[in-house]
Amino acid sequence: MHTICKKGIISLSLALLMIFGAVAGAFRPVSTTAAEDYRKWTQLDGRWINVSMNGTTIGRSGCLITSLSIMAMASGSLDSKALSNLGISNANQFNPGVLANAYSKRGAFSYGGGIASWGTISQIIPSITFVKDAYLKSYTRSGIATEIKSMMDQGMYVIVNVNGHHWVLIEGVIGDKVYMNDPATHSTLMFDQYAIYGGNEYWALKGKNPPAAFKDPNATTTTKIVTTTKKTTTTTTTTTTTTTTTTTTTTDTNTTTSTIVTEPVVTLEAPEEYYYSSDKTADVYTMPSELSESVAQMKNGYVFEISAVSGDYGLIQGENESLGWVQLKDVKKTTAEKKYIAGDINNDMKVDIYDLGLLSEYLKNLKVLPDGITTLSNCEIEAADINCDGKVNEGDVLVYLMLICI
Ligand SMILES: [Ca+2]
Ligand SMILES: [Ca+2]
Repeated sequence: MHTICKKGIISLSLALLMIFGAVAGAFRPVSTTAAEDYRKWTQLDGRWINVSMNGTTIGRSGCLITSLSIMAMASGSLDSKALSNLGISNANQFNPGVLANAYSKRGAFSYGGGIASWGTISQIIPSITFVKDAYLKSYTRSGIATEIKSMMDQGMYVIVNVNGHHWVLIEGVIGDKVYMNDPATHSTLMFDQYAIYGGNEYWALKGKNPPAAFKDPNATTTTKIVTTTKKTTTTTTTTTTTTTTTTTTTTDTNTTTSTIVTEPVVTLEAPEEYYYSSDKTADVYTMPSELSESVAQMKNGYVFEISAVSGDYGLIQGENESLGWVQLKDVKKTTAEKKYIAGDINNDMKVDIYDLGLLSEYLKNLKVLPDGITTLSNCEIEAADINCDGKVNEGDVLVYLMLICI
């Protein structure tokens, strides 16, 4: 962003969403009792947050290994052979740290914590069969819910990639609602927590037992709940698992406290364009939390579209999938008050070498910046199309050169 496109304040709607997020984000510690519910395991649990995974840790990159661990428990797949492979004597000793160590022992993590081979899980836990790594065919919520339910009805466990980087285990489907065990949060409704547009990658696996029949958790009580689809109302009584999650854990040797607070994801009606206004670089995270992994660096002037908001983070939308979350405090909305003249990218009423410089920088950055980040706003890109052929490319550079260098 280099122009007199007005760099105003964040739109009122976004500000209101941020305020709502702050109100909804009450702090709630999660107790760690002896009667542990494996479905609530998160990668940020202090008992295994620092377990290494070839250059990274479970806390940073262990969402898939945590999802697999919950699936192993849910499917009752830890037989004596599996326990022996895992180096433990009973299933109560199992957790994501144990599974990650078994992968590490086999050299089964690529550098950065990627799972190098789909078949490794069967080598460690023989009752688990890897069925497929595929992409959802659906692009609507009801279609996605139906597709996942169909696989679960066929005895498969489904682990879905929700935003290009983060994986969650699906626990059940009721109508259009997809319930998940999320390794990053204690939120349960996938569409409420993540901006899902369809076509997502997923893993399907079978275990010793098929997924248990799933009952609507809200059908058994009238005192639970929670978040409505409206952006303004939260009725909180007992459980706030779909609105706010805080994990506080300790280890024996030295006290480690890790806290992640997640808030509802509110999808905007249409993506809105913003630019990054600070001179300090900022990280783009896989989740709306600085405890999560950084996937890109945000620099002054970078332009992007935000498609959803969670607390004080906005989700950067790429052409095909979302890139990640950026803090909104140094983010401003782009607005154009005047119509741009073709070729006048910086809107100073002249078409000159400065506009050509902006075009060159844009084309150069197009090749190196991640999908979702660019250096020109939509109105600037429109102006850069000086030969009006609907594309911005070297053809426009040639026209600039002819105009300027004569
Ligand atoms: Ca100009
Ligand atoms: Ca053009």
